[in-house]
Amino acid sequence: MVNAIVSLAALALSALPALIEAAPAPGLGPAPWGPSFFGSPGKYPPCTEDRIKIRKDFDSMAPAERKAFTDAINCMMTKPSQLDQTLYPAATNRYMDYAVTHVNLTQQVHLSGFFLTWHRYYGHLFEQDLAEQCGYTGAFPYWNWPATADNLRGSAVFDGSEYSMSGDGIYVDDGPVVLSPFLQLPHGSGGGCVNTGPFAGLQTTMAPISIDNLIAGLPLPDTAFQLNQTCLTRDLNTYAAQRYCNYTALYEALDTDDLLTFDQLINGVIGGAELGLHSGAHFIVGSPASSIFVSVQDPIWWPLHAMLDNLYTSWQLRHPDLATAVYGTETANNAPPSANVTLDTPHPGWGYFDPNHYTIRDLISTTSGPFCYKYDVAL
Ligand SMILES: [Cu+2]
Repeated sequence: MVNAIVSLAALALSALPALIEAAPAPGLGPAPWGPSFFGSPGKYPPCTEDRIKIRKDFDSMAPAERKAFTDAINCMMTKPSQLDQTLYPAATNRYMDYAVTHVNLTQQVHLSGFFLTWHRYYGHLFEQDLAEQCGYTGAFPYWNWPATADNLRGSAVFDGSEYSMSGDGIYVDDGPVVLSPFLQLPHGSGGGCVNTGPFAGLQTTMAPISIDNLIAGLPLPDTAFQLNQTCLTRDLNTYAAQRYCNYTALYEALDTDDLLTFDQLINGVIGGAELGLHSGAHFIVGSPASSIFVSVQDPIWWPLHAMLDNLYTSWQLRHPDLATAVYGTETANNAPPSANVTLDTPHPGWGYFDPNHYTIRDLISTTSGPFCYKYDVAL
């Protein structure tokens, strides 16, 4: 299928130059974790061993815990939207409020200096909300890309059972996935509606938005938040999994000793014919999960981004002298042009989910500031 769809890949291929030019901040020496380093000393209790939450590999969780997680997501979809329905008809419930909020901020929080920390806090907000709205206090799971790459449809994540994140879409042969003149992927094993597992029959509400908007820094189209209901689709793509999300790629990213290279290895390199690990993972799932604006509509988004955060966290742990490095500007593809971020740059917020404009410094460590979690296994 010619994915007019808004690809992370097209992005990866064509939108990075401004970011590449934005030099990473020099290392700040040994990570100065401690109350005085953070912007709001005393605002949060210290993250101690008895408080810390452990995020787990979805595959390693007991079936009942996996189901509790997906039950909570389905519960979130029964909670009313808090958004103005005249402005956001696509916000049909509280879950879709998250998806709408992500669309609203896409142009600031991708291909920008906010990418890693904004998404880290966004996942944290959703994790907290699952507890507050729906009583889920289990582990926040990550989807281990390389561990599942050789057997997507047999993995606990995608086997389609009631304990999975739902399976593949039904098979629809609509040709290769064309991302750009330089890059296409063979069609995956699905393409149609997801009809197995906890999200069978899920209705998405927002149509994909052209990637050109992001690259050029254009406003969202007027139709962005119109109600556009259709079934959730997936097209599981083993080619993308094995090629872009293998262990060699993972360790290359973990080993690199600068944040710019790390970003290129997760998001791709301009002019290249390769996806990075993060964009590759979105293309393992297919549309709408491969759409940079509206991907949150597929609940696999949360375990996918928990894995990205695990990768970032593990990189910080492996390179403590670089753990507070930042780079990038305040706008996607630096369009329109904007300043390089620093540790003290405030984020653009998270819509109504949190009106605070935390700085990058506030969100740079998973065991300080508002966070107190770690991953079961450091990558
Ligand atoms: Cu995003």
